[in-house]
Amino acid sequence: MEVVVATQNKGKLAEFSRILEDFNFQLISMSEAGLANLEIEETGSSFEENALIKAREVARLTGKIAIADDSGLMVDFLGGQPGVFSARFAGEDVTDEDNNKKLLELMSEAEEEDRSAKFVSVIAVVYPGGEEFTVKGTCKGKILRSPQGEGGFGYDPLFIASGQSQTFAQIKPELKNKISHRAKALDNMKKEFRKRLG
Ligand code: ITT
Repeated sequence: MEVVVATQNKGKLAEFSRILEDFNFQLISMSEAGLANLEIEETGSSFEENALIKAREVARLTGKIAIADDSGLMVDFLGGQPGVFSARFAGEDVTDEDNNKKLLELMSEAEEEDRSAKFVSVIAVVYPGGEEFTVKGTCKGKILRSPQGEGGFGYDPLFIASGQSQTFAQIKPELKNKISHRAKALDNMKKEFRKRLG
């Protein structure tokens, strides 16, 4: 089954490909679908809404099943921020480093016990005929005081998942892809597909 992954984020795409390796999907990237420069405005106020906005648009434009991930980091000390604004926390067209710097600045006063956070991933699946569903995954952990590691993307150098001693940017991608919010959401997606296909 051909499925378009509705993301322009290379880090996410790499994780989708690895996590869905064993599933009978033929994944198509946005550039392979002829949508290399497509930017979809995320006007929703929840991960669910934004994931659906992206998947619906790509299903409409390609006539194929589209899957989109809307995800982010929710920090307790910041009342759940940056949440759906995770990609643009420090402003439009900023780098991951800019976002990480802003997060560390806002958390400079937070003591060890106040540094808890979770990653959230909502995956929307939209069929060209209009049928759709969403699934979710979360991963709890804490925010460090300085970045550690070179792997992954986004806030990975600042996030240590519960039960781990190294950040998502330090652990092997194979491990991140077993325990992450995205891994859990995609696992729930696989279950939903199996249920639907009988
Ligand atoms: P697309 O909309 O094209 O998929 P995006 O990066 O704009 O790409 P989102 O709007 O869902 O995607 O924003 C998600 C942001 O949350 C992402 O840019 C990172 O800053 C952060 N994020 C999500 N998952 C992450 C992960 O596994 N590791 C680190 N940061 C992550």
